Amino acid sequence: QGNGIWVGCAGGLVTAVAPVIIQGNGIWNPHCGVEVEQSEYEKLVNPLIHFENPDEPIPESDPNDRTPTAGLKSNRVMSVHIDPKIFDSYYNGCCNGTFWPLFHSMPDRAMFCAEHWRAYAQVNQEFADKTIKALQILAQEEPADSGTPLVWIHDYHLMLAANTIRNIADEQNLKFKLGFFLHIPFPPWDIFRLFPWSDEILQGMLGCDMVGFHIEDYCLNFVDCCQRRLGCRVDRKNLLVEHGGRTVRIRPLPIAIPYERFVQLAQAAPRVIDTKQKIVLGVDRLDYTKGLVHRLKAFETLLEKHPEHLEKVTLLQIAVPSRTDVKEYQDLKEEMDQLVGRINGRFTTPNWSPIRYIYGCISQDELASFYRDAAVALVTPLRDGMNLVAKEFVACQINEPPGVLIVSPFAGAGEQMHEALICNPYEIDAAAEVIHRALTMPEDERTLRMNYLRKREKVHDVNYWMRSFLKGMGTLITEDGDDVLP
Ligand code: ADQ
Repeated sequence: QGNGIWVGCAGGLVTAVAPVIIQGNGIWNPHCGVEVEQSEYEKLVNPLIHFENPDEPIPESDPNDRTPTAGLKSNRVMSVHIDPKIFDSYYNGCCNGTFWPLFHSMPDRAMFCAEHWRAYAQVNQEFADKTIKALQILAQEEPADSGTPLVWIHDYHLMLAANTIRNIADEQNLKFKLGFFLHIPFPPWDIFRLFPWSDEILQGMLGCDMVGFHIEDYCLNFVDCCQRRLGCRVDRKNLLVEHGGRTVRIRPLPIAIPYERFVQLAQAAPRVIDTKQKIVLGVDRLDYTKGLVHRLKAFETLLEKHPEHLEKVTLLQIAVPSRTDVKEYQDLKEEMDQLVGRINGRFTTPNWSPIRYIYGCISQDELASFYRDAAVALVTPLRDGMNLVAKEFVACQINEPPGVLIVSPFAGAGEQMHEALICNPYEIDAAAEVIHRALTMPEDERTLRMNYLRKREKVHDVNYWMRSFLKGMGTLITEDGDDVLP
């Protein structure tokens, strides 16, 4: 498979990506900072992050450590050290204060600040410099016939790095292939152009050989922006963009989950919830894009309009603390606390409360058990690149008869998982009716829908996604040794 340099990490992604780097003897250039104390998944990269203590040595791998990155030899990890103030402007400012809301088509929440943008450019430069160092190391230590190193950059934190890497690596005659994957939506031209330095973002991403997005709509938005902002020649049918004398391939590559791992977790997980009551489940980072307030209101409307569900149905909402330094997120937490209190105050009886609200992290076993035993999963973001929770729920639905998935059309998952019930989260009354329909759906319909959903995720799992990306880059070697092109 050749060598790789992997830049950045995004939530559950690390679980899937890290083993491949280990197998391929690649170099991991982890993204710094980011909520490591909050999310279980992000804890997995914690030992690799050395941004506040540059002098601390990278720990040796622990043989008892079973996390996916545990096998990474410390000399295969390069850390990027960034001044905490710059990091704050970069991460809380530009990444989460600007790109996150803007790319989720919520421009009113986005701030545009030149200082944050400078910090963003600086951090991207640091990553690019380290990647060049990694390419130099690989060039020295690998025999010439071991294939072209692949640099795979992840997510909106590093949209400028590719162009810089290409320019320096070309000057130094280093061999490389450069790919990028965006984990969040790419917005339409009319939203994207609100960002004052949007052309630089496009130029940065066009430094790659291939750019991947979850679904075709995001690809087309990107192609559109390249044409309208930069005047590039584009081929919308074949998703190609000409830039700087090169042709950049744009590809829809819907991310997926380690399906079999979730099935096994569901088989082994103890029963946690009392199944005498029907559980409607929500699992999300506490983020304004996830539509949590709308969801609670839809559930309240359900109880109001369909009192037959009183004392029989409970909404179990797990909200993982996220970006707790940012005011918008603190405000959302406050709003959720009040809303849960109000709805529970309104409907609770001596034996039952309508909403169980967990603000915190839970173990994977517990998560799998919730996914398995829930009657309905509510995946209703206002906007979401893909949404892995929808896929994890489906994988864990091993009970007969199964439950029902409800998904928003504004998540990438809504584009793919056609057999789910589709629900517009903005339409509160209609959303309440969709929940009612899910709770009263006949067994045979549930089984039919879930069988289709599970089959798709089983075949198109995270390994399939990885292979598709590597094939697209022309770096996946088949058994007879040829490079496979898309
Ligand atoms: P996120 O916005 O973080 O990801 P999502 O795709 O739902 O959203 O992934 C969340 C992950 O966190 C899931 O794998 C879930 O199991 C995990 N998780 C949730 N609660 C947890 C808990 N309490 N403890 C441990 N783990 C928990 C971004 C984009 C998405 C895109 C992904 C991947 O916003 O649209 O699907 O990247 O590309």
